[in-house]
Amino acid sequence: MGRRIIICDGAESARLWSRIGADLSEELTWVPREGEGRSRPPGFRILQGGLDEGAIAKLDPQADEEYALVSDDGPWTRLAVREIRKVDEDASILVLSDELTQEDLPDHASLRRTGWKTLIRDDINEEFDHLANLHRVAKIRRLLDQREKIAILVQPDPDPDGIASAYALRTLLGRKRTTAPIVSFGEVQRPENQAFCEAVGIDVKVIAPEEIADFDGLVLVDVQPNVFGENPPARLKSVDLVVDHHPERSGYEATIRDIRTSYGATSSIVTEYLRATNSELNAKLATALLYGIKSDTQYLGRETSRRDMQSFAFLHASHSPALLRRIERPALPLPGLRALGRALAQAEVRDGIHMLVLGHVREDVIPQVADMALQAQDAEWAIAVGIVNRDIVFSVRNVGYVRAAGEVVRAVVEGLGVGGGHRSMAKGIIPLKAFREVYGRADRAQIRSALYDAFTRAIYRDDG
Ligand SMILES: [Mn+2]
Repeated sequence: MGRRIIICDGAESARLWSRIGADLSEELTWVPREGEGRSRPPGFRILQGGLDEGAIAKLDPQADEEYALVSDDGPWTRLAVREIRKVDEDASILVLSDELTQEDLPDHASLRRTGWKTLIRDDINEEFDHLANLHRVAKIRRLLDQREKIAILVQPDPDPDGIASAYALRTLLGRKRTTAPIVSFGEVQRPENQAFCEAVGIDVKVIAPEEIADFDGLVLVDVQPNVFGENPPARLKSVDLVVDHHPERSGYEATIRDIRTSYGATSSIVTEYLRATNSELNAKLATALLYGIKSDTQYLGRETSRRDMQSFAFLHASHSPALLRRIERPALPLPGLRALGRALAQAEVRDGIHMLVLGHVREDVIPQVADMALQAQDAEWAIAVGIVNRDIVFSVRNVGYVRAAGEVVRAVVEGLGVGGGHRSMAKGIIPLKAFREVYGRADRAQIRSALYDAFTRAIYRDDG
């Protein structure tokens, strides 16, 4: 790379440039203004004779050099651009000015303009954001440092966002699972979330609501007390800390409340805490939080804010791709693969619907097969169906620009079972008993034809 030639209009511009730490590859020159002749800024050489005819040629310019012009003066800048073009017709020129606009500048293909204010303002605002987070963490630590045993409570059947945030908060408090366990009133149920806990090594302890009284500190993460029903234990009406991104609820006291409803994930809030405190971020923690954001926002799609993007990018630099792969693609058991093989032998895509009926399988195989099945040519919908214990369980995926998956599943299970989901992912459960009552048998052929008809009706239903 060639030199950078920095040309400053007057001593003040030159001093500003030396403040930001002039780079060794930069050739620093300045053009004194009237009366500035004597006060040469350190490290700068003077452009002899000012910006007159042939001025740039005196700098011995070579090909591929870059120029920066530091000035708020329109005529000065236009003259400088003209002189530079004389020695290099398509030179790269950066104009640093807060006063000049693009209209004040001559037409030149590789010219960019920016201003000190724009550049520094954004950074300073960001620093204030970090400072606010640091202040928040200092308050949290002051509040909880002296407590003996702190419960970090997540919702019943917690999701990866809640679990990862709780795990990060514990790290932030400098605690271990003995003095700050992650607790829940209901176990982690979804197989993919169990796989997540196992891969990252996070233990969610199930306790009875009364046991909350055994702790002298109570922190709620990704949840607020109203989730625990009409009449939660008294201890839940007055908690130490709430960190959440769900809409703010009333009816409880919290000494510190950090609720940011514009965020797509609580993991993004906690990532800002870690960042503001310059906490060490190991690959495991970074991966857990990254996955927390990814799953709560459906890969930065739904309800994602600029903050989530920033936290995601920050975590991305420290995460472990291998661990993330293990979380997202948990190991498939061999019987599950054999069931998939049998189902694939009958694969067909009709009306954009690709349905694979697996028979008896471990539950976590079903969503993975659904993900894969959407890759079939012409498939707009993928439905993976399996029998788990006494239920027919199915996972649904679609390409995103068709009817919402959650809506379709709710129509399919109506009166038979439960189900729901989002725009492009959904899940449904129909007890075998309920299925038999309507369709007589529940063998694979019957399940396939009944569900196929039900899905076709729900997907292509004309509701005006
Ligand atoms: Mn969440």
